[in-house]
Amino acid sequence: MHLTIVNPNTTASMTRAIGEAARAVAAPGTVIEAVNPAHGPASIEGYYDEVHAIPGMLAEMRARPGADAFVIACFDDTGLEAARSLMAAPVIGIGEAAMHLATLVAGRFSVVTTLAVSVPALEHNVHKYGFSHRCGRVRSCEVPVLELEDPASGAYGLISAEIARARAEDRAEAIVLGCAGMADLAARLSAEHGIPVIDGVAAAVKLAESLHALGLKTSKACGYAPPRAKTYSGMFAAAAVATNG
Ligand code: 5HY
Repeated sequence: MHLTIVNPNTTASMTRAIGEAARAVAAPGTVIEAVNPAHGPASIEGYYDEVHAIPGMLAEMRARPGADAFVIACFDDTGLEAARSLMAAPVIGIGEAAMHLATLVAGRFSVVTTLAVSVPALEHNVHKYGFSHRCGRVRSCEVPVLELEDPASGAYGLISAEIARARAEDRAEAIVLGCAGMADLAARLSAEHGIPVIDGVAAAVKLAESLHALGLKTSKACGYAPPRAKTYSGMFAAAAVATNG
């Protein structure tokens, strides 16, 4: 299968790391393409960044009608519903994917994300996905997204300390890593804390492969129906769809 992973921010080094994490778990025969838009924020931390990342992300998907599935490699599942409306192929957000897998291996999980500003949007997603009764808390380790790849940031130690607090205070039985930039830390953190620590990039790749193997695609029955043809003006003129699907 051809699996396109879109990092909705514009940081190419992060996209490369996401591609490596995806290829590390992909099945033989799964071809991984990892891309990011040229337009938008360098990282997504909160609502304002999120909304400005969506047009570029959708344009990258739209340019790849032949992909068998798409993964949105940003933990707040940036523009997930819009992407599912636009594309016929399945679209999986790493946040939703990681939470689903966490509930298969633990009664209760906590999320550890980057900055406090990202927490409210993630809490909304926990609720939207129906995991409020399974998620102890969405926590932040106060490391900005783009500092995760800087060894001098102490990111590993700060994330590990937050996991210890989640275990002690939330009764967390598993941890979901709340940023695509943490993908390469999951195995080491899991070994250190002795509980499942779940990376959304890996989770989404395996779920995309499962949907493809089962021939499952996004339902177009109602909410994810294709956008209707209409005029889009100004800077978004190119986002208009030509014909009614
Ligand atoms: C992410 N931001 O996975 C989110 C994490 C966050 O640029 N990639 C980003 O802090 O919301």
